[in-house]
Amino acid sequence: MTHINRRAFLATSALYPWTVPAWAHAVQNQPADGLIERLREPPNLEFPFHTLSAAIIPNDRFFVRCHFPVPTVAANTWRLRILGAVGREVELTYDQLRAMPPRTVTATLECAGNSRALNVPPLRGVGWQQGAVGNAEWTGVPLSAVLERAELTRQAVDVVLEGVDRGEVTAEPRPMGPLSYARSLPLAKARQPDVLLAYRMNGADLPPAHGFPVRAVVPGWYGMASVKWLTRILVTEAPFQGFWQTSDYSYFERMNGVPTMRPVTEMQVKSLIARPRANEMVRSGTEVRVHGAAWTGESHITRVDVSDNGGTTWAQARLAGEGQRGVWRLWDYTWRAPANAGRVTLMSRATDAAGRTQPMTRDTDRRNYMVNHVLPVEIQVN
Ligand SMILES: Nc1nc2c(c(=O)[nH]1)N[C@H]1C(S)=C(S)[C@@H](COP(=O)(O)O)O[C@H]1N2
Ligand SMILES: [Mo]
Repeated sequence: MTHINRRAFLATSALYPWTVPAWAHAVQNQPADGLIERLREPPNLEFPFHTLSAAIIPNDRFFVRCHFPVPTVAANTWRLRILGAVGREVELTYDQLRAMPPRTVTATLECAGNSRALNVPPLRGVGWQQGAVGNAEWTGVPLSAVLERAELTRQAVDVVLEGVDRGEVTAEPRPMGPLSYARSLPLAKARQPDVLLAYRMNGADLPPAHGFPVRAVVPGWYGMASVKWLTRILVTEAPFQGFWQTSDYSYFERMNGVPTMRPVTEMQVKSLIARPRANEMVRSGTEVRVHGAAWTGESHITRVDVSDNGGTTWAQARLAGEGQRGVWRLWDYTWRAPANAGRVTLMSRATDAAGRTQPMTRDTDRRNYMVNHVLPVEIQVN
């Protein structure tokens, strides 16, 4: 079995060097519909993307990405402090935050490392395949409303969001001893009205693994910006250079050819095929529903195309619902399987309203993040 797959892979890999070997999709240690365990402790759990059936992912099936053990935080002792370049320091209790005017936002979170295990060769880090992505309805208070209370000074530049969770890291360069998870937003992004301090997820209180009692939700940006178990907001007068946006979650951008390190921020346009899944068998000559989801950063999806011939020709898929910034769109396409048996490689390619289209190849300046190139899915026609 493995031998046959390996040969099939070698045959196609000459044509498409990024083709994913079918055995790389093999899913270990999981019940059919549960979350896929990529790491037990701290919990790093992947949504089984082939089960995608609706735009909202329920809380118990939403992927979990944790750098440190999930902290236990009691709502009645939890405090949120806003300090730094502020006119007055603010401290809020859970009840005070929940008494502020609420706002509900639908937002897609994708981990910046999603699909890294599907790159050829796999990129280093937690071995996410398709499912370190999800979409939920979040309720909370706009971050801007809380910042307003603190009366930011004119020198304010960055808003650092810090979680309760702490631990030691191994990647160099790193500070000695424990540090807490923290990420910053530039002031303009922090003030967007849909950036939330959320306390509800899909109509329920935030589950512990997703940041109870309060987390940030930053639509349009990769998941690492949506800090969970939020407890401090530090306003700085210079761009923040913390571990999680320099050593970790950073990439190289070329400035006239000179690589410059930048924090990972906006999600890149991307689509994934939920079904058929890799190695799935379909009947020759029949109609097959090819479907999945597509998302992007500070824009919305306007088009998804499907190819069954390695990207030589493309056919337009149907998009569900309306295009909305920061929210994924489900898509589907009715494909006619060839009359003859054999291996077929399916691909999907998304385009957004800003005119950005998924690239066909991997940009290696992105280190092990922002994996949005077209990811082929090899299936079996019988
Ligand atoms: N405090 C804290 N916030 C965090 C993290 C973390 O480890 N600690 N992980 C981040 C990363 S990398 C991602 S992708 C998202 C995942 O959110 P989820 O676990 O609710 O899916 O949370 C982000 N917020
Ligand atoms: Mo992430």
